[in-house]
This record gives sequence, structure tokens and C-alpha cells, in this order.
Amino acid sequence: MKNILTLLAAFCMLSVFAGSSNAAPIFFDNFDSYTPGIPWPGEGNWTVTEQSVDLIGVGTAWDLLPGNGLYLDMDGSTGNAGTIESISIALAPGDYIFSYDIAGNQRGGGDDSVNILIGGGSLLNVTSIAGENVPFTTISLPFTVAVATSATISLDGVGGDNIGVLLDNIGIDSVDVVNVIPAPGAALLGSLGIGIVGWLRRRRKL
Ligand SMILES: [Ca+2]
Ligand SMILES: [Ca+2]
Ligand SMILES: [Ca+2]
Repeated sequence: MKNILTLLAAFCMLSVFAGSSNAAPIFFDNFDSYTPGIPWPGEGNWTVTEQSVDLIGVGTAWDLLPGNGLYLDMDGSTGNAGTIESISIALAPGDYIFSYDIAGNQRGGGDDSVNILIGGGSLLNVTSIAGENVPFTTISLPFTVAVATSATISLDGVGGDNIGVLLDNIGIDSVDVVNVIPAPGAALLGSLGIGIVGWLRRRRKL
């Protein structure tokens, strides 16, 4: 139920972007080019800043959700959930969508969560929860930058049992908002959210 609520919240927040005409990728990482690690020391766009995370998936003994290449287990094999931080990302004033794929631990460990902060929490500060068996689900959250800045994405796993949420496909897209749809009904909100999620997925396959 928590997952459904999380998704509904994301869909509702997305509704203001229903009239968007342009979007441009600012940052994206699917982790597939990195070397897996248990724990993972960080590589490329990412630095592990606290405790540990694991990078698992294809080619490892822990491909819990095949077909997604490599992905993060936010509760690392030291048994203390980790925090990773991205490189600094330049953000001009405007509207953005932060998106990520989140899945449950797939190992019977109950609900797990991750705290997500952009700009130290000044631009976006959310906690995302996934039930243990939930497959990868794309969540898209809007945020606005008022003054040009450089910001990092911080992903802070919660827990200490070595099995945490799985994360993949972390991205920021800039969005030009053309039309704002005023207060549509709940059903419309849901369909708009699903439509935008589908559009983001299609676009990434190009
Ligand atoms: Ca991946
Ligand atoms: Ca782990
Ligand atoms: Ca856990």
C-alpha cells in the first residue's frame, strides 16, 4: 500500500507538467558500465560517502531482477546501509524532473527505503519506500531551480541488514512548461502520471 501511495503522490506532482513541450536530459546513469562490487567503492558519476552499497546484477551471483544490467543494492555487504553522492550537476533556473527506478530487496527483508536529496535537500528531499517483492518501478518527481546552481544527487539507504532497496536509471531532465492543467480529477492525474512515465521510458530507448 505504501508503494501505491508513493506512486500516486508522484503522479499527482507530475500533473503540473502535463503540458510540457520540451525536455532535455541533464544527467543519467544506468550503472551498466561500472564494475560490480560487494561492497561497491563507487565509480564514474558516484562517490560512496557513508557506510556501503553493493553494485549487483548481470554477471554477478545476485542478478535479482534480470534484464536491468547492473543496479544498486542500497544496503551494502558490510551490513550498514550506505549513502552515495553524484558528481556536481549544473542546473540553470527552470523546471526539472528527477526520475529513478526503485525495487524492493527481492530477498524477503520487508520494506526498505532510501532518502533522496538534491542540493542537500534544498531542491528535493523525499523518502521512497519499496515493499520486498516490488519489481523495478519508475518514479518521477518535479523540482524547480530558482537561481543557477550546481547540485549533487544524494541517495541515502536506510537499514543495516545487508538487503536494501534496489535502484537503477537515475536521471534529471529539464522541462519547459507550456501549459499548466488546473486541478484535474484523480483518475486523470493517474493517467497523466503513467503517460509521462511511459514517455520517459520510451525516450531512453532511443
Ligand atoms: Ca542498470
Ligand atoms: Ca547488500
Ligand atoms: Ca533492509
